Amino acid sequence: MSSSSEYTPPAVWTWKQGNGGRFANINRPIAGATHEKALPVGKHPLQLYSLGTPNGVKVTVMLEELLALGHSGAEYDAWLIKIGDGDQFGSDFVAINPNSKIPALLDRSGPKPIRVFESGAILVYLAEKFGAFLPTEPAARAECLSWLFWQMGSAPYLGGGFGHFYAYAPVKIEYAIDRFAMETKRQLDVLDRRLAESEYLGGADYTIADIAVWPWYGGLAKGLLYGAAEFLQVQEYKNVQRWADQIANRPAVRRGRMVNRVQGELSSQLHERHDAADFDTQTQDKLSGG
Ligand SMILES: N[C@@H](CCC(=O)N[C@@H](CS)C(=O)NCC(=O)O)C(=O)O
Repeated sequence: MSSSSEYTPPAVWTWKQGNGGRFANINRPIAGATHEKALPVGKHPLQLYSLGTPNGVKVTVMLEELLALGHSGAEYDAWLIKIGDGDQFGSDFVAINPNSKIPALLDRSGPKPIRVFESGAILVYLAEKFGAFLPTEPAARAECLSWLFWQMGSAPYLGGGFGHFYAYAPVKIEYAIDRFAMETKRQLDVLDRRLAESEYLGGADYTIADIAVWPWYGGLAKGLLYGAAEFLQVQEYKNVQRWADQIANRPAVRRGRMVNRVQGELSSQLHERHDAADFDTQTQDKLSGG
């Protein structure tokens, strides 16, 4: 096995700023705000502070799905949080999410604003608020929540483990890539076996479990994450492929994945969303070079 130089940890860890990793400029061992910064507030009951990463996309897809079902109370303003610039460490953002990560939601529809952080908690909150995409029958609800929490527990091995060491770390460490590639393929197989027996993760119906898992594992299966499609041979997971395509074709999913997106084709990016018409305006602006 090729190895990077041997490392003997010192007795006490110390912070080496700028260790060369892709996110070295924003990673820090201390929580809390680094600067005072007010967040903008729009006209809708729901204020979302986010970015179009897989964790952010879960929430914008959910909101677009709720709107598509006719829940006008799900109208939202989506503001861009540039994590590369450290916006997640601004004082107002930290007041909504003490963990300084997107997505963060503020529900201003009641007498007192309610903050919600962690994408899984936001999905459950919205599902319960609008009575949609989370079954109420105990067995179906348990299955849905099991897959939702599977995602929350599993994706850090994919993103923070495999993705980090395969694509972002300043050195390629065979041991780390091997360990997390194995776990990522195991997770894809878990999903593939489930989706061989069931149309959606929770059962016959599309739920917040699919909404949470799709941006990560659907993205991975379609070759959109870490440039790793060939390395992981993602085409082999046929049931995941079928499910990923099925979800990608939903109109609300097509809209939701554009919101707060800052990479890819310009026509696929809607940096902020304040109105349903923003999707049309955005496409027209981009077509006319605006
Ligand atoms: N478990 C969290 C993870 C959120 C997360 O990792 N967000 C990333 C972007 S995808 C982030 O904001 N990173 C900024 C940072 O770590 O400083 C969730 O599901 O909401």
